[in-house]
Amino acid sequence: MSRIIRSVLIVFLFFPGALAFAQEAAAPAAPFLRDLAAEHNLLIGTSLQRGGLNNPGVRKTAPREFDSLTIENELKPASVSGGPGSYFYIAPDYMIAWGEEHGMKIRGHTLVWHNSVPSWLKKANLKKDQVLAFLQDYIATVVGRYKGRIYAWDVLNEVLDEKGRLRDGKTSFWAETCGDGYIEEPFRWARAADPKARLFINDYGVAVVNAKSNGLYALVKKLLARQVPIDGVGFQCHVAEKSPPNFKSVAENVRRFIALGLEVQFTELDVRIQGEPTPEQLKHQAEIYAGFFEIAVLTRGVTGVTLWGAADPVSWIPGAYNGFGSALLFDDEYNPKPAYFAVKEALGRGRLKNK
Ligand code: 9MR
Repeated sequence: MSRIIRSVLIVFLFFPGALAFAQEAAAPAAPFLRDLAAEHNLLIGTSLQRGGLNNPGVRKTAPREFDSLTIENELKPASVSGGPGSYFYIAPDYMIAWGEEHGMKIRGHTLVWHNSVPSWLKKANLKKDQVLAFLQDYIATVVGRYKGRIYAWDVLNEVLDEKGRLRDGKTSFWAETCGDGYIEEPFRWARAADPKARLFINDYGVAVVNAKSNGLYALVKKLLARQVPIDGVGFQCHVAEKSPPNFKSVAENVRRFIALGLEVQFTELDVRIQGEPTPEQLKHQAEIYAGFFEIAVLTRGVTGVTLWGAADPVSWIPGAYNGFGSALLFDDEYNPKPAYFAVKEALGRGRLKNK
């Protein structure tokens, strides 16, 4: 063992306070991400799960850096609805109150999603009118409960297939039972329940100009022409470090939706890395993050960017993509990664007036 390493070990062994000091020294300093983003009128968010909030690293990092909180799972219909007239609010109530305490705006996620159909509803064998009656009541009740507290709702989540057409009955319970009948009304019901909440359609694979985002564009245009109260489009942005998007295309795509009079948010950003990350991969990841934030800062009409998780230990990625991880801005010890500093730099650049 080298003499230097030995002396460092001795210092930490006999002076545990020195370890705390070393960790403290590695912690980021003000201004934090939310301070910088606020100068652009841009919300910077994180999603969180109820379990993640038991974690001291999350409790410390999330409210320091982020001023928007997406309830990752606890407001999904399968979590909230226990049967007709039966609702589970304990987890979302707690999370929303916690976010509010820390001056975070709350994003509601989500009202209609083929992957979160209450199990009792699937089994109930209801006809179209009954399914829609449930949905109307559900939206009125849940959006109404949090009226004035949830500033934006993902009303529809992932309703398009890979080609940009509405999902069919094979992949979506809603399409199977209601045809296209569940697309417009949820926006009207949500608007009626909380007129001030911003109402979004959210999807994955739509950040660049491609067949799917063309389909989304056509759908949204049609909805607007039919006076459906839709305020924004969410691009999820789950990206692999090895295959970043073409940012010119992202910028062009964002602009065409904004030109329709809508706001755009990057709602679920993360950049997953395969294996133990190398310094090169972390650098590349940082560049990808910067790419998104540069667009967010420069484009009037981009109103928020949400990271899908506050830090690597609470990311959904390792559970969903075998061998992948390290997708977020903070590492396993909640220390900032190169991506954090790249985001900070992107946010620190060129202030835009009136944004
Ligand atoms: O991150 C979420 C994970 O914890 C859940 O198990 C999963 C299923 O509900 O949903 C994940 O979040 C998804 C989001 O709700 C919609 N877009 C894709 C996200 C990642 O799968």
